[in-house]
Amino acid sequence: MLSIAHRLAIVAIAICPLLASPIAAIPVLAEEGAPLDLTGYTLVFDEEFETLDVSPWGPGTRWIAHTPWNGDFGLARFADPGPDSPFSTKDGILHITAKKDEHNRWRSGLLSSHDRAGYGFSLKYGYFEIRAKLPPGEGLWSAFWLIGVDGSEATAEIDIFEHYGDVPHRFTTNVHVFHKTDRAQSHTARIFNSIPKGLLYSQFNLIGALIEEDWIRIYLNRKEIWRTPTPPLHRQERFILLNLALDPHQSIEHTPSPSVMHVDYVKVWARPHEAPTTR
Ligand SMILES: [Ca+2]
Repeated sequence: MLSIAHRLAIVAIAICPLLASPIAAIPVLAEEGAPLDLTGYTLVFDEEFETLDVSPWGPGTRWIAHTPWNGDFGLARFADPGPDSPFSTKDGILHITAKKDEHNRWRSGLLSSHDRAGYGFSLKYGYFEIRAKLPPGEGLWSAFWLIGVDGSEATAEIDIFEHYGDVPHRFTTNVHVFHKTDRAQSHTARIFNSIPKGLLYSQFNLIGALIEEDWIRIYLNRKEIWRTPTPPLHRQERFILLNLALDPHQSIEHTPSPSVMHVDYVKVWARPHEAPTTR
């Protein structure tokens, strides 16, 4: 019987020819569940969600409730904190609630650690991790992802996980470069991570990315499941986004309302001698 790591690697290689985007590199078989080692790393972003410090657009709050480039997405409106807030905290757990109103209009929530003026948290190299329990249901699209601060040449995006509710037995990891002027320089490395059906819904899981100059490594519950070479345009500071969205490529006819994404924490550890930018 194949180990999880072997099965994941086979899936990764098998899907490469099917992708529309060019693949940056052949994904590499992770060592057999190599455990995460944060020796020498420093916890530099510690969000336990005892409370939530968020405003619609900042500045002055830890999070804002939209993408800083005003590029909200999906079939649910990302709502502001306030009377109809999609965010609440209880016992140190953030709840992001997607629900539809009496007019069948959906709203949900997104958090970004950076605002439009460039204020907020970002870090170049380190380990970015979420502890979360996801809602099940066709139509849902939950995600934890990172965006490079310098978007002048290209958008450098790492989707640590995207989970599509119509495929409950996997989550997707992408390392994208979306080049602004030269499409030939745009590329994607991607893996469909097979997981036991229900794992993401029945318990809190740790999903993280260790990012260095040479490799981007993905961890599930602190075991490495995949790695891919770090594209040159990803050698820069990056900020954090997390959201519960509704996917325009799935049916939302039967999407449960409300659906709640539970997040225990978002934490970031800087590698030795690496300092974050927080302003
Ligand atoms: Ca917590």
